[in-house]
Amino acid sequence: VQDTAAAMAYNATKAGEHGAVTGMAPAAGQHVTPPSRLVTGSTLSEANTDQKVGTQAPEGVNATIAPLDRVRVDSSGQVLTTNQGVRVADNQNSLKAGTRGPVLLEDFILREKITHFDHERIPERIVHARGSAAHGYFEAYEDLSALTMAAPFKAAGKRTPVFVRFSTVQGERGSKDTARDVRGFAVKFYTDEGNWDLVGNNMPVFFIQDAMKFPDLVHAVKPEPHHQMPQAASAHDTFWDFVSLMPESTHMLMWVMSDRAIPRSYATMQGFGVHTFRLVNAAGESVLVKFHWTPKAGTHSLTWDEAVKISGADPDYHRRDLWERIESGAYPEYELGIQVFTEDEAAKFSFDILDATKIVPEELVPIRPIGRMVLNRNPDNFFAETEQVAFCTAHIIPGLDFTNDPLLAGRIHSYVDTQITRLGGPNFHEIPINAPIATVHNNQRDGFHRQAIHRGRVSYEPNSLAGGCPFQAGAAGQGFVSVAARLRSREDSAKVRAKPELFAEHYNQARLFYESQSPVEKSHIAAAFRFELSKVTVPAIRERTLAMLRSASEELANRVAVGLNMPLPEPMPPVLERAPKPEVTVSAGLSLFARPGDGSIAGRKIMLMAADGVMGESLLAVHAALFEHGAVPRVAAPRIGPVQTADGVELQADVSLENEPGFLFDALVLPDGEAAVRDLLRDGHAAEHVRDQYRHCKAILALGSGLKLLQAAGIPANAASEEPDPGIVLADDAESGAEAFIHAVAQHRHFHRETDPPMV
Ligand code: HDD
Repeated sequence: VQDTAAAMAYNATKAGEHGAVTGMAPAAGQHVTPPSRLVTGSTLSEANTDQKVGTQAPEGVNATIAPLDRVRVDSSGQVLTTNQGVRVADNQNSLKAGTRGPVLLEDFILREKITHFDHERIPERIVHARGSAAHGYFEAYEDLSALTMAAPFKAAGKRTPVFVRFSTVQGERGSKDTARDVRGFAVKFYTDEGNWDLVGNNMPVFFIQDAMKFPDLVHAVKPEPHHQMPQAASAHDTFWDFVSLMPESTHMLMWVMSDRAIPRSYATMQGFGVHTFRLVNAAGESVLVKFHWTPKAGTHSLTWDEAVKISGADPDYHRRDLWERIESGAYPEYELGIQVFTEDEAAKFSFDILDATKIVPEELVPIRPIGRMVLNRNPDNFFAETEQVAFCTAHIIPGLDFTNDPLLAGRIHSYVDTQITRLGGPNFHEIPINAPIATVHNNQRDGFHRQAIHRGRVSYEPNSLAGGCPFQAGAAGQGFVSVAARLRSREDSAKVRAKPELFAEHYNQARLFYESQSPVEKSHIAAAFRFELSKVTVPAIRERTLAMLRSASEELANRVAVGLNMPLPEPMPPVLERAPKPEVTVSAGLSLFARPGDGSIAGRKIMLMAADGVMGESLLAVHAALFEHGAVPRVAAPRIGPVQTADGVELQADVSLENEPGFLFDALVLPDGEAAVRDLLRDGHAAEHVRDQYRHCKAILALGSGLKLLQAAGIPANAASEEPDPGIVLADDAESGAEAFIHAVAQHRHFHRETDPPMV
């Protein structure tokens, strides 16, 4: 019996898994061969699914591979053990006094397993709890030593490993990805001179100017404390109550109500360092700097209707997209740009560069590209890496420094502090994902979970017993030295609880943002305000928000008021009697459409609809063309598995019309084949998918008789329409159809067909 059980076991490396009883073993044919051990230098794909997930980037591009290898565990071909390394004979049954008797206290194997399980969870992040991350590298375009001695910018072509975590802010760890929210964009550079964390967002401004207000902001936006609703949403009373009493949030509200709050993918959103930082060169000279990440794939967003639907069908939409892009080799890539200016220049701006609710318009200071970041490796383990990574604004390196931004000051404290609770003590820097690749030597000792084994009896400095080691680097030895220069103050420096005068101007840049948007984006902003405020139950809050909006834009306030069926209130009185005149009133770069990207369709998910009786050859030709352009084509039929084609071509449906709704795809191909079209016309899912694709302004290709599916869904097809829709491609010939379709997909969206409310 033993022998047969071993032979039938589900996993041959765990002989005891199904017990010694033959009947419990899975039937023949359902066995899984244990995966082979870690395969290096390759990525997981459909062709090599037996390889270890959590792949390695090509050699030489990710220096964190080797340090993390030290702690990687691969159990392929290994025997199950306790945490003490004792082999476990039976992992199914607890130790009992007879089969029906009580479980014995001495069962240390059971107790160790349950005890560990009981403590598997750690507190989630107070904000940015929901996130996804990836490894990669930063590559400098040029030697920036004239400006900064920061390690990543020391030579053209120099590569620095990075770990990047993207996140939403409001929702809990298990909440949906496509909430309307700010996205975190946190980059950890493992430089050879220590770790630098650039902890930014996908929006360049913030709600508040002073860290003193951060707990209030977060309490207001989080689910309301009495009933813990709503999850992953800002459309509720307490958020709008707070922001409508904080006019400094007007500018940020414009960004959060814009499509930037519903990105299509982490690979298609910008990132910003938000605050003004300093760059410092070896001579100790410093300039002011703002950091910008721009996605190579262009900035693209979802529509609100689409985001709402996706959150039901795939709450992991962005996490999956990031994972799949990297596994398929369509690596997300971003260019790092800097705006550099001097204190004298800053002193002349109409706004204060210490105010995190203000941008520096590109027209004032252009963005200079200085390098690129490529994300090319998924983590091996979500908890060990993505959950335990600790970003801290206090982590900077020689060549960089802070400014006196009062929001930044609070952050410098908060991030280190929060990890002490979240990660259980002051030694979180030793957790492998947080450990720098630069060596660590100091006299800090002990504390919970200490990993390092310090040798010798000296843990103080100065000392003579250890020859003075570890010794101070000093400024000449590349030690970190804070810039001695003070930011020129426009006021006196008495100790006060107050803010600079220009911090009181709240509307110039809110207006600048709105006025810089395209008509479509403006409509989306108005619709977002309408949606959010229509969820607010207290009319006075709605009214106050409208007053605030009116101070920024009469047009926007009016549109929102009409949408809410409310009269337009008086604008909020300005704090400054005479607001400073802004340098620019329109800044083209603030529109999402200003950065269309490289025009590639790599990483786009495209549904090829099919059913029995379909013309397989034309569908496969389009499939091949899309695949060649780096897109992710998926054949979707009423059921998964083989599809009987009319022309005898072999075709498999990867997904069903039920399990992957159409709105999860960037574009749609409708097939040729009378019988298939007849079948699809009888399937309500198909019509829904066609309508959603049209409503969300995506590209549609109808091959031959597939046109009937468009017509049945009530979609104005080109032939009948006076103004042809470039997002709808009708083709009898797959080859020319595919070409026009790829062009249409690359446009991302065809917003000219959008109406409010939607007609289709
Ligand atoms: Fe923060 C997390 C970004 C203001 C306090 N923040 C956190 C993360 C990002 C940001 C991306 C997630 C990092 C990760 O992936 O682990 N935060 C920002 C930006 C801000 C900002 C761009 C304004 C410019 N934050 C801010 C203030 C405070 C904090 C003013 C407190 C005074 N933030 C935190 C925190 C978090 C955090 C409580 C929660 C979890 C963590 O730090 O590690 O310390």
